[in-house]
Amino acid sequence: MKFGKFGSSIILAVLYAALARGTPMPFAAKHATHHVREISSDLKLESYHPPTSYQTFGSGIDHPLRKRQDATVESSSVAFVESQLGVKTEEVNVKSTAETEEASHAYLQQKLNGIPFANAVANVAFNKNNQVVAFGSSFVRPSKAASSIPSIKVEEAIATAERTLNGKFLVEEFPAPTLEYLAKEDGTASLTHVFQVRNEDGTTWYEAFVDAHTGELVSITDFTANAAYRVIPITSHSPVDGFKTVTDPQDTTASPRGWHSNGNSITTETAGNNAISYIGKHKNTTAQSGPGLQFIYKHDPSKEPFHGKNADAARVNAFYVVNTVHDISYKYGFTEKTFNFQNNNFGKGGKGGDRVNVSVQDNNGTNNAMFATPPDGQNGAMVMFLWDLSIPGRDGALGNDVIAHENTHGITNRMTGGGTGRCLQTTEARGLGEGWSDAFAEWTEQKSATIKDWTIASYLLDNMSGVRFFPYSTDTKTNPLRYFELSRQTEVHIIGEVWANMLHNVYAALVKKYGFSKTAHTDPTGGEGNIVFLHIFMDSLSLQPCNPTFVNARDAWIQADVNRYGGANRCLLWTIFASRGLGVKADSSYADDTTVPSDCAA
Ligand SMILES: *[C@@H]1O[C@H](CO)[C@@H](O)[C@H](O)[C@H]1NC(C)=O
Ligand SMILES: *[C@@H]1O[C@H](CO)[C@@H](O)[C@H](O)[C@H]1NC(C)=O
Ligand SMILES: *[C@@H]1O[C@H](CO)[C@@H](O)[C@H](O)[C@H]1NC(C)=O
Ligand SMILES: *[C@@H]1O[C@H](CO)[C@@H](O)[C@H](O)[C@H]1NC(C)=O
Ligand SMILES: [Ca+2]
Ligand SMILES: [Zn+2]
Repeated sequence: MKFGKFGSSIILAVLYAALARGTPMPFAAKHATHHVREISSDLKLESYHPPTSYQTFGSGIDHPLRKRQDATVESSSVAFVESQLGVKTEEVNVKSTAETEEASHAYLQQKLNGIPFANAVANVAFNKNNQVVAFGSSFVRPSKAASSIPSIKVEEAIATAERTLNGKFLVEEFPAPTLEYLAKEDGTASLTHVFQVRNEDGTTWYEAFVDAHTGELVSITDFTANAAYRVIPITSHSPVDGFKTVTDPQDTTASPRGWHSNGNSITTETAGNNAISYIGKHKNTTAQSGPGLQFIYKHDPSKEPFHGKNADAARVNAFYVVNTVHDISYKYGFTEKTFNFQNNNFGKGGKGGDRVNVSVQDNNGTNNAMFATPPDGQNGAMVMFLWDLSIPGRDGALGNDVIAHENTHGITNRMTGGGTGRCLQTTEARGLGEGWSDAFAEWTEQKSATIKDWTIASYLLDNMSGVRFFPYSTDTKTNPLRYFELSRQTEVHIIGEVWANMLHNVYAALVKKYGFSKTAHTDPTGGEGNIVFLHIFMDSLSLQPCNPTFVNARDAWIQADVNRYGGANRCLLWTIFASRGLGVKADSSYADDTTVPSDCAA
């Protein structure tokens, strides 16, 4: 088979270069031809689409049947493809045609042994002057093709796909299964049984390609669009860092049915299994801006929070951050069994019916935010106010750090003392609560092994100093806070600053020792310092007593390290805590003590 003229020679070069090397293509080189889909937590499937050549021709070029009165779009396009690619008539099949105001279009498939290819296709467009104005092709020249007679029965193929994709082939509703060739990355062509499989609630809907000779599920078409949210990414601080459209941010381990389904019903608004975000006064959620869970609302920073689409952007961002915190904390241990916030627990323990209600632009306050944590089984309530310290005013729901801080109150109040919501009530325990909330928010925003000094709420206050007295820092000149501060403070946020700064120092020390994982938000399995930090952080919450003191919380950290890491970080933890006065002899007098256990002494 001869491949002709424009562009296609380059395609072949690319194709065969990849073949010859036999090495995996670099990541970005796969964007145009591959897509990896995470079907479930333990199944990833990579689909392959042969490289496409595409040319446009301005005012048009001729095709072989242009002068023929009886030529149709179908016959003209087949003749054109034959002339361009050197294929025979029986190797081309017209799948469909379409008429638009300005052009006629034909969509073709490559055929082999009378059977069409699913992923080797072409399209030809003719202008009103009956000249070709566009031609695209992903036709292939297979090195080897499977027999056109299947050796696996279609029923068997369906059973495999239904099991693997956790859905059903609906005989009454779906088109009958077909046989199609599938061009593979290794240059061969497989024969496949092709049919649709959808799960009960319609959140997944695939076309399955099962090899008709091996019985393996070899590829899928995903009919659902990616969910997309225009938000301030979780590692960013505020609108100042910019909005981005993130696609499919949901984690399928933490949120097995995604962010818009509880497994029984699906929504197309800022409401789902983990959270609902709405404007406080009317309880209105934001609906998708386009089909397939697109939430694209442009925020205008020059306008007030109520103006135009700003309220939508705020609800979408709050929904995104709360769901992301759900998914991150889930992976580090805040699950159904440890009393998290979900409507449906999918039979995994704990009480459901308690997703987080997020009230955005709540009009019962200003310049603040709140989180109420009733016992497991009742909704968490996050309340985000507007901030009027700048012109225009700012929306609490766009301060990612403040949302993460509030959300962490839910985590710590549920995990401490077994889901009662009763165990962070003393001044010292509430102070710890404020500290964990700042520390978790900081964790989400540190981006590299250089742990930077960090402040909270700088965007909402429109002041880089943020809302606390000192930035969190390892430098005692930048942040001098020590344990003895508790002897003269009663305000819980100030007490919290002392704890959060100790944790900042622990964080920096662990990252210094073990490095930094850039995938820690989604992958908690590594040994990097930021991963170790969050594991000990979360593990310690379930270990500590009801209404813990600083001393108790420190002991729970050291115990959590024993449980998970065999005490590998015992001296590191003691050294950091002692460096800020929470040493071995620290007690309820709140006097600073810098003693470490004798085996940790330098
Ligand atoms: C504000 O407070 C009132 C009464 O305290 C309550 O009914 C209402 O739900 C609260 N939230 C909003 C957004 O008004
Ligand atoms: C919310 O709902 C109320 C009452 O249904 C309606 O008047 C208002 O325009 C809605 N507001 C937004 C921001 O969607
Ligand atoms: C949360 O919202 C639900 C309705 O979705 C309501 O029934 C419940 O009372 C709310 N809970 C809190 C604590 O705001
Ligand atoms: C920012 O906050 C700090 C600390 O409260 C204050 O000293 C400073 O004046 C503020 N800056 C501005 C520009 O308001
Ligand atoms: Ca729960
Ligand atoms: Zn707080």
